[in-house]
Amino acid sequence: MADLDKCIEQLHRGEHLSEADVKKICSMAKEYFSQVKNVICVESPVTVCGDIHGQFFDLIELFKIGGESPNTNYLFLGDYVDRGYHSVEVVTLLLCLKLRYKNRLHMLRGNHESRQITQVYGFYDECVRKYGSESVWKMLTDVFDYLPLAAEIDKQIFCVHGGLSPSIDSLDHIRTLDRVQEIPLDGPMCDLMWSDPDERSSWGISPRGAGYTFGQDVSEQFNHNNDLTMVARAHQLVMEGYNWCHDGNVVTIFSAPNYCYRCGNKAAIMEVDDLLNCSFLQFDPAPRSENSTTSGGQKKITPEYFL
Ligand SMILES: [Mn+2]
Repeated sequence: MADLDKCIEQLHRGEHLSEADVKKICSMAKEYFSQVKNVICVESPVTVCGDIHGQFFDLIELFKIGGESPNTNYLFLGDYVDRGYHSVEVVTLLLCLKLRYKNRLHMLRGNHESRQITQVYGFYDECVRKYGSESVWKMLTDVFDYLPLAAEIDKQIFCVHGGLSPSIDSLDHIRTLDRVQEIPLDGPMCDLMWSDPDERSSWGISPRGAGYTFGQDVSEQFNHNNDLTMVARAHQLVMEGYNWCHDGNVVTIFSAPNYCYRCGNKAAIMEVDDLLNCSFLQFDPAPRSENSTTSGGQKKITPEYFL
């Protein structure tokens, strides 16, 4: 057993864990998540967080804004790794907090929690650079296979990383999927982690090359059929950190401020109280973040889509 409190302290000092500690944590995480269902039940009050993408000091800032774990309950919607410089620290801190405070912090899988994507967008390289071999990347991506796909808050708010799927009508269908595997290139499990809401109605081809776009008619139908009030998802950069669409049927939450240290966006987290009222806390890059030292003078860009 790894000493989780010691690991959490070490990470808060900004030091990554030893390979031996990562190994112990991954073994505990696999054992824990293998007992968890595809769609986890989360109770309000809870604070919902979107993409983090390796921005470790901004994650520390998030806990300052939203309340330290375990004093505040958290649900993270995935995309812990890639793009930022501290994916290892982000994902190991969240796993340690998850294992230490099992009912207080929840983690879903994002499309970046994948062997294929992390070899392209930075997490693989970071692991090799920090540990001298790919073993830590292998252990952590093995854990990713076990992360749950979705959550429901008080059976009323459906939470997922990307969005809906044309092959999924109900939460019960999601519960039957065989999820413990690399994210497939297509099909229902892929769509949950890759799809995006769109202004056009019905299903559309996604410009990302995976998943679909879905219109307001689709989200209204899905929420109605499953007795849900709304879908909460992440996956897309939104400049204010959160964005309502589909007439309140879908909300996007994005929790990496100044994404990629150059996008100029605010981050946000969504507080859901025990009456399921939703309110948003926005925040800017942390003082310690690479953001504050490297963003000065750089041109800010606002891409429509980021992976
Ligand atoms: Mn994503």
